[in-house]
Amino acid sequence: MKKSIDIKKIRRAMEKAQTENRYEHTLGVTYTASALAMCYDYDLRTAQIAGLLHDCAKCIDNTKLIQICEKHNIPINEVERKNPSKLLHAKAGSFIAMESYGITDTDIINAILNHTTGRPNMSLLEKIIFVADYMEPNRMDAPNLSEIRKTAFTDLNKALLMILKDTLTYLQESGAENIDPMTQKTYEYYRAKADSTGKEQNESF
Ligand code: DGI
Ligand code: FE
Ligand code: FE
Repeated sequence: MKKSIDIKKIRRAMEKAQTENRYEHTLGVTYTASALAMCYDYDLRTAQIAGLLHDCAKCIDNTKLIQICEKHNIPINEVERKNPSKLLHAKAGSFIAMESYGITDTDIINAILNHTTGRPNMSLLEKIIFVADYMEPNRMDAPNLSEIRKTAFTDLNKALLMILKDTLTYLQESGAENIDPMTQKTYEYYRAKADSTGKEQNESF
């Protein structure tokens, strides 16, 4: 029999593993992911589990994050090595979700793995977690938040593109050498997709 995941147990584990503010963010992402899952007909339990676990490695220090990745043969690129807390918590987190929380659903594992940089051709759950992470109610300092929050419920790909654009602008201002190639690739993929969808619509007239 498939062992079912106990959501309350994971929530309590995150409360212990995270600082108070990070746990508040985790709950915000979980509720926002649930709302997006309702809007786009995605399984609510799966969205909640991914939301709860997406930052399960965020409160682990830089040295330990690198150690975890090296010990388990998780490749680390140059930018990740310089920004472990920003970037490696996603990779280490997907591993911890499997090892410590018994997650076997590859959609959840990928949603945790790709929640910071995104990736081209994301699944619906990956998009839900990526967008929920950026717009949950405790986030207050990003530009265009109210427009992104509204757009997320009408056009998820558009919200994704807005987030990637603002994130890249912010990263360019704080030093382009810290941009992970995957963040750039994800932006280009969704930019091209938006351009080609626009063309198709024009061609039908
Ligand atoms: O872990 P959270 O703070 O909840 O959110 P997150 O995992 O999306 O991480 C957000 C931070 O990561 C935010 O400050 C932007 C940053 N980030 C996103 N893409 C890149 C990046 N940081 C670097 N250095 N390089 C990237 O490509
Ligand atoms: Fe994160
Ligand atoms: Fe987060």
